[in-house]
Amino acid sequence: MSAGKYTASDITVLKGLEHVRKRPGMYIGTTDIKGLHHILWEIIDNGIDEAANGYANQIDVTLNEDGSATVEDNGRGIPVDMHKEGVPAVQLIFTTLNAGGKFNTDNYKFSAGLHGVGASVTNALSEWLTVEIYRDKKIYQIDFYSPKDGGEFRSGLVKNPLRVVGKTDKRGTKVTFKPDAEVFDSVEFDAEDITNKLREYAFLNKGVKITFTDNRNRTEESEGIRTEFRYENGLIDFVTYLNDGAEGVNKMIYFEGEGSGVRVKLAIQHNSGIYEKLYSYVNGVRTTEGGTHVTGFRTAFTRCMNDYAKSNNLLKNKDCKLEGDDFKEGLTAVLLVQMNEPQFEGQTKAKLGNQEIKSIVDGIVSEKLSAFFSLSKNKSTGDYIIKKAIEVASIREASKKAAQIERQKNTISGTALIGKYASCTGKDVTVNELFIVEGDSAGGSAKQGRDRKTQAVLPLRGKPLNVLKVKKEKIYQNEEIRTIIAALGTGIGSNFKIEDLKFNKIIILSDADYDGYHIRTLLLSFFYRLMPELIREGKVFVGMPPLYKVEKKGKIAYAYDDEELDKVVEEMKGVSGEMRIQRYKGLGEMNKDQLWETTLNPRTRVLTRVTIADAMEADEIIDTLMTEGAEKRKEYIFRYAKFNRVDAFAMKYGGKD
Ligand code: TSJ
Repeated sequence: MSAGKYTASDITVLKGLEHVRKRPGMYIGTTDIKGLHHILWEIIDNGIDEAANGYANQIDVTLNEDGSATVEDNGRGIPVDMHKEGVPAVQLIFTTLNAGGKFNTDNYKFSAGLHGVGASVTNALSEWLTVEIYRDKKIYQIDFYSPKDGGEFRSGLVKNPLRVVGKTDKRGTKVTFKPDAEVFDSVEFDAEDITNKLREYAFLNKGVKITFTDNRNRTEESEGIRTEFRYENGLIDFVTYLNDGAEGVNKMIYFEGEGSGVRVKLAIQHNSGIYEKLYSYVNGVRTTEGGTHVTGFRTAFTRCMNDYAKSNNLLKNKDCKLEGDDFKEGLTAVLLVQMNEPQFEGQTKAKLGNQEIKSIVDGIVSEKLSAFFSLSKNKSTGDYIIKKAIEVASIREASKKAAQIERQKNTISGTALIGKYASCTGKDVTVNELFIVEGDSAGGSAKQGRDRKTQAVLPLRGKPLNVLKVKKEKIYQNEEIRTIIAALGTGIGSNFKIEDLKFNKIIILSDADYDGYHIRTLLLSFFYRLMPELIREGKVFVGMPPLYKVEKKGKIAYAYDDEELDKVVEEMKGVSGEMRIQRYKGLGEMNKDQLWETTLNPRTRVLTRVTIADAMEADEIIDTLMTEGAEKRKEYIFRYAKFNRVDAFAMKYGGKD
């Protein structure tokens, strides 16, 4: 066989399709929507392969009205020659497991080969499947089906053998199949999922036009929905897309390199945000768990940037070293590695395991990066990255110091930590709670009234720092913020570790007035900016102290808003005696028992869990408040806050405030 030339004899017959029907999970994982999409990607990947090898530049995916899907490329067309057993190669591709030149590394140098079980699995799990091949001015066709007779599994059989059905000037391969409703939980493809993945494929295969047409709801009046992806700049366009809307976007770094049979493509661009977006791929397979190629990249990047910083005198402290994690914040990058015989590991097989790849990728990235940064025109790009990393490093250092202080204080007294923080005695983090309380007096009552074993109290003096207003490294110098971070135990930013959280719930207790609302909003903005995971994991709550106490003949009830007050008053009408209504102006007015009863006791209190949407809104409000004048500020806060107006109470119940 001549190198790279594919012949029918390359295909080895391995196993029948009956087993695929019987145990679909073994081949496609699940029979839910993921499995359904899996059999579509098996087909699409073949077209992508043809394009990746430079033989096709267009792939069209169509969802048809009858529930079938069509994939067509404009490549060479699957070979129609005979295999040595007298069966056409194309027939074997669709009827035998793992048949296909794809597994022969001579033909497919860098096969996408991702879903990897082959087109035959799609055939086995379809009601019918038809292949059209446009080659040598002819249209060839072969049809398969899975007849159901009795309880027998008969799948992917040839219905009509390969034959010429017409003439054409086109070149390419077109496969149409109808997923079998008896196999899948649902045979409804998800257009959004497919769109997203096709976009990703278009980014990874620059210049290839990928179209998606959803004809399922096509009527006589309205066309199907058509989407087209084609990116002339590949990974650069990908990173630009990922950074869309990000602030403070740095210059794009892009390079390709090859060595030891491995090809590397890398696009990097930092932004001023705190998140890392690193998408890594091996032969077109997304490696969500990273692996040796990602480690190689990080090692090289960290070393190159440290070298750069040193030779440009950007580090104040000569011995200071920037760590890998310091470069993560605001990093957006796509890393693509092409290699032979990748080994995927881990639970989801989404981690590259080949050990040799680490140093190969490291070598290629190092060489290209140092070349990039040795050019004077790229100096501002490097400076940007270093400046940002130094910022992160200083927070990391400060965080370390604070943790040290906390440990020291802990060992000295065992009780008092920083300032007025009162820790709880129990060590069970799954039940412990932290109350962040507005004001020293409420803080005092809370400390006395709490359950010492499980409830810690952190009183706040005055307003917490507005984290939107100050530079990141300044945030950490703020005593109040440091105390919160130290109490939580998690660290912040890229050092944040939710596993280190010392509490199951963080409960904000503030008064139901202007200042209380402002304090709560500032705290939420702080959590949103620096520890969003805390909110996403549902750990942050807002406590709801009651607004009213209603008392009659020793009977006491609390009301949390005006509506409830009306209800409570109504209920108390049956009790004789004089009714007394007290309106709490703040948490500080309650004694320790009342505070326990109404706000601390898990059996009787009312808590609201803070959602990421709440926190985002808080952050927006703080942002708005900063840019508006004082009058406007008050107005804005009142519009959003749902506090009780003193007047409403006074008018109704004649109370004096
Ligand atoms: F269209 C499609 F995406 F649905 C699809 C395309 C589905 C499947 C199962 C395969 C293909 C496909 C296969 N497109 N192009 C090819 N190319 C070959 O199989 C091919 C063609 C020529 C030669 C050669 O050496 O001449 C070798 C191969 C592997």
